[in-house]
Amino acid sequence: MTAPLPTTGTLLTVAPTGAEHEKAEVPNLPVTLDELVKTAADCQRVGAGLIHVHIRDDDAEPTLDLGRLKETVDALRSETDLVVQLSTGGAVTDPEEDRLAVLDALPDSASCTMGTVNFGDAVFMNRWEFIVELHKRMQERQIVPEYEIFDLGQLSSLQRLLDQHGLPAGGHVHVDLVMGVPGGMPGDTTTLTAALRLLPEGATFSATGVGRSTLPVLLASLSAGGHLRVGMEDTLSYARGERVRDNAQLVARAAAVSRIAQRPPLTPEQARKLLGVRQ
Ligand code: KMH
Ligand code: ZN
Repeated sequence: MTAPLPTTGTLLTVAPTGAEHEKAEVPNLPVTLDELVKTAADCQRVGAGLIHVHIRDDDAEPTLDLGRLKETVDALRSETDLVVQLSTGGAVTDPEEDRLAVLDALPDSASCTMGTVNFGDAVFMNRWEFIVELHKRMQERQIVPEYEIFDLGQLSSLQRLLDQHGLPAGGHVHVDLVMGVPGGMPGDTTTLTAALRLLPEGATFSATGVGRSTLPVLLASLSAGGHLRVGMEDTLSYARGERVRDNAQLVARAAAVSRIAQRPPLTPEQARKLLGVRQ
């Protein structure tokens, strides 16, 4: 496999909430629909093209409630132009049926994690049959997957999935390298380079570094022609000793570095084109 050539622009994904941080400990984490929509609009204004969404219930706990997911997709579509991507990863405790049902909210895109991985002290379960079912249901619903890769072997699984079950909706393969999760691949340049050798032919990739690997992964991905994911799902620290103010602060920094690299942020419309999402 050859590494993809640098593209002209950078897809900036914001992952604003996640399922792991507690609102009580992180008061600026967007958890209500209003907070999420405001975050999305702010992030679009400073360069985001896609939003990776986890939602919370009235107690700010992670939920996959289908009604809430539909309402969230509708609100994000009416208030922003962002590509709306729902997480099918959810929280590590979420059952497979609920994770599959996320697709019935008919987002533009959805995540699809390519294997089981230790996730801190927990296990993030992604059985092969479950992955295949996610892939097929996304093909049926014309939802564009983003293949989430937590460890290098998961790229071999992705190749196997494509060989056995065909290309995703939209015909383009986009991968997100989630690096630096305790239990997954480390977030450094050497590992990112190794991952590129395993990408399916013609695939594009973004990368995110969890915690202190945020900046090394951002710089490595940009220099390798990759796209970027940033957000409070992945890091709560802006710099040494400085907490993140809000998600837009992280997107604005990623946009500034992208511009310096002559790879300015893609608009949401350009992001749709790149990913093969319906216009
Ligand atoms: N919350 C993690 C267990 C995804 O969104 O698809 C899984 C996750 C991946 O965040
Ligand atoms: Zn996620």
